[in-house]
Amino acid sequence: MSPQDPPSDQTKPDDVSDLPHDSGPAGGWGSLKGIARIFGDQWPSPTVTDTLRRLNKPGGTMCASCAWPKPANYHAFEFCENGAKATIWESTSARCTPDFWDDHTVSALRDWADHDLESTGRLTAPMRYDADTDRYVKVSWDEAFSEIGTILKGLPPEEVVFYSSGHAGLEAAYLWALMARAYGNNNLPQSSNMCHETTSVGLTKVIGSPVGTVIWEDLEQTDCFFFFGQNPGTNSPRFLHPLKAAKDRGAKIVTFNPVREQGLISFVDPQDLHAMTTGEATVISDQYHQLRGGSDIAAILGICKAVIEADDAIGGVIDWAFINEHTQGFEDFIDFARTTPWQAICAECGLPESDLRDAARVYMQAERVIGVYGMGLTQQTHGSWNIGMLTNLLMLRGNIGRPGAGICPVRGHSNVQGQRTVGIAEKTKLIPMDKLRNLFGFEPPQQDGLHIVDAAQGLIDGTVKAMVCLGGNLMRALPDTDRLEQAWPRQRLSVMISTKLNRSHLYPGQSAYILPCLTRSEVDDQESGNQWITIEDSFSMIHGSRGHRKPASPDLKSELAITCGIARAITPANPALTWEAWQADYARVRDLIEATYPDDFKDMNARMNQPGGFWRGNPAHERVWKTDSGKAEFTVPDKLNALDFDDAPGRFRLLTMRSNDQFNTTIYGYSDRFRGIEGTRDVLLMNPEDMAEAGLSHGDIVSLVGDAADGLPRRLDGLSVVHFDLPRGTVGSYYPECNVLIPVGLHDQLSKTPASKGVPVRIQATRPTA
Ligand SMILES: Nc1nc2c(c(=O)[nH]1)N[C@H]1C(S)=C(S)[C@@H](COP(=O)(O)OP(=O)(O)OC[C@H]3O[C@@H](n4cnc5c(=O)[nH]c(N)nc54)[C@H](O)[C@@H]3O)O[C@H]1N2
Ligand SMILES: Nc1nc2c(c(=O)[nH]1)N[C@H]1C(S)=C(S)[C@@H](COP(=O)(O)OP(=O)(O)OC[C@H]3O[C@@H](n4cnc5c(=O)[nH]c(N)nc54)[C@H](O)[C@@H]3O)O[C@H]1N2
Ligand SMILES: [Mo]
Repeated sequence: MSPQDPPSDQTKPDDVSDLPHDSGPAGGWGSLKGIARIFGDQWPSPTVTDTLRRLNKPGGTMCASCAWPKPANYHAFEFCENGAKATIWESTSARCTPDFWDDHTVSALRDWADHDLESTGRLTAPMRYDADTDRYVKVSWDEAFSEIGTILKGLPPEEVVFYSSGHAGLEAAYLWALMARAYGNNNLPQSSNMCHETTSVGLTKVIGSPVGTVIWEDLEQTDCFFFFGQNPGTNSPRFLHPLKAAKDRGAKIVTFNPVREQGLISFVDPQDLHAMTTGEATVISDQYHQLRGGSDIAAILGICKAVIEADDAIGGVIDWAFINEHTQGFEDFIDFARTTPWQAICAECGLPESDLRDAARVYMQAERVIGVYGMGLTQQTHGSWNIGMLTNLLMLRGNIGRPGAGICPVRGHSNVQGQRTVGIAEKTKLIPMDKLRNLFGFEPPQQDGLHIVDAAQGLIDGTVKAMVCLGGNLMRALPDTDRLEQAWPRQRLSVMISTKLNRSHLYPGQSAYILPCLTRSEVDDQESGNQWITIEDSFSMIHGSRGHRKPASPDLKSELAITCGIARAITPANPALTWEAWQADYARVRDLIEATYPDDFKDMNARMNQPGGFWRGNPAHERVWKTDSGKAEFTVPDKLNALDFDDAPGRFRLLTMRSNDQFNTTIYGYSDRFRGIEGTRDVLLMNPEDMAEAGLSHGDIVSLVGDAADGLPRRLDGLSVVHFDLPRGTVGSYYPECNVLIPVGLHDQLSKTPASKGVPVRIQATRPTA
């Protein structure tokens, strides 16, 4: 192998010859094998088992993977397959040291796969890009901070963006936002801009809450879950435990998803010796409705219509007391439901009327219903209407703001919700500016900042000159990859605070820095000792977290320390901005958080290690609606799907998927065992009748071509066609590879969340397999 070669052959995946779909349950021995494989690949430090033992328990480390809540009554092992993978991945014994660059240029590394880049191991020292040699070279922290400071102070603040991926704790996030405002902008986009921004904006519009209303006790009391476009088996596997408990006590689960996701079909609890020995699986969904991609508005409307018809016929079905006291806009909605014909509803969602009536029956029989949703609803051009429709359904029977009922968006990154709570927001109306003024004695900027989609457009237009990124991998996570790859290096400065090498490092700005940080499971030693940080989970519970492992390199800094280092270099001298003192003791930052948000964070330092976390509260949970009208609002959408395009011959609805072997742009491996796809990610999942109609056979190699209204060329080559159980007209392929097909302007109309689950594409046959 020459030094320029990627380290593995996994960039050249096996041809897909036959892909038997693994019909085994989620969890079970498969999940243990999945963990063991990553363990074998990464040779993690032996202390990783100790980290895993403490994961998600008071006094331990909160998992850096998803944001699923951590129950007060935890299991012996309170982690899942994918949490274990994430922990092992960051505890790897591999290191990407400054010597790595002796053998590799930045341009050559662009041929490497995402998996291979991160497999080089943990970054160990701060690095600066050297254009003459096309390599990164080691730089001291002091030099890095001072050079970054000089460049940023020379730029107009409105041309600089401070992005945050949802990893860093509340303390670092609070200071990150404070730094941007003291520097002079509100350009604080976050990963949620690509994710649950639809919730932050759309749910706030209808019930006045940017976050879900459900808490752990509700899961224990509910008698029915409705799942729309969320995949717990892969993305929040610890959710399967309360789902199993709900099934054991007789609760019902109804799922709407174009893809039959194994975690929503059956589950074997790996912690249950009896189930593991006998292989006895719990059936999860009582009904599984494979609707067409993007058609949830129609499906939910059908259920609502059946409920309304039942109320018309027998009465007592709709909760009129709730509707009259708490809501507005019901007249228009009931009119819309009555006048939309069944035929139009069924044609759009591809489900028969009887399926929607079956779902309505379960809904009406249940006393307490929880509506769960994820990216299937949020990442659509009319994602906010999707959320409005799900809220409509729940409100029909008063299923918001009472025990065992509510709406449950399942969040992504472990602290993505919390970072927003403590000030990472581009919208000024979300920030208590008066508090900042009083606490720190400066005038915070009044102008709204850039959303990540605006920042991407600004990079393309040349109006954004510097991206400073607290985690993440925007070059892969954002839409329109090709355009971004052209635009990103034109910046004056790019700064990435990272743990591992990723593609965003390979498109350096004119000046570029990689600043390596500690991970959450590592000791964070500051003047006052090993520091606690805090995070907020999907149920708005706040948890303390502390690392116990030796850092991957003595040259790493914490995210908070790096934030303070940059802040000192770019913010005006101000006796109230005591960056050194905050870095010395994070408890002081928690005091600031409490002072800024007293209602949410009362006694934060004292309460943060409470088992199960402490609850920040949520007015909508108590039926207090912080909406414009002061009521919960019904939504009447303009159309029956959430897409911005119509059906046309040869046009498909592409949904971009996560495999069971990735965390966003971090690709652990090439095994998506629940979907039976092994050894490759370059696949196009397709309905067999669609394949026949297009003259395609299983294993043919095709290209996907973008078919968006802007008419710009977009294509992705080299995909193997896989016959798959999908509704007709809907195709699936993996994120982030597919981002090249998504226009930066294709996003939810209210929140600008990219419509990654509703992309118009055409298929071009390249060559049949031999
Ligand atoms: N292991 C692992 N865990 C993760 C992540 C990861 O990448 N890997 N990512 C984290 C992050 S940041 C996030 S935001 C969450 C994401 O977690 P999820 O919200 O579960 O996101 P996805 O898997 O992208 O999509 C969810 C489901 O939507 C379905 N879907 C697609 N289109 C439609 C549609 O039109 N209608 C309906 N009803 N369903 C549809 C898909 O088939 C899929 O099952 O997970 C977090 N947890
Ligand atoms: N087509 C399509 N596009 C999507 C999506 C989709 O479903 N389809 N999903 C969207 C969603 S939901 C999201 S949230 C975004 C994700 O977008 P991002 O949050 O920007 O991306 P990640 O892949 O989570 O970031 C991975 C990088 O984070 C760094 N990292 C890992 N751990 C840490 C840490 O502890 N600290 C720091 N500072 N850095 C760390 C590593 O260097 C790693 O390479 O992508 C979005 N893009
Ligand atoms: Mo996300």
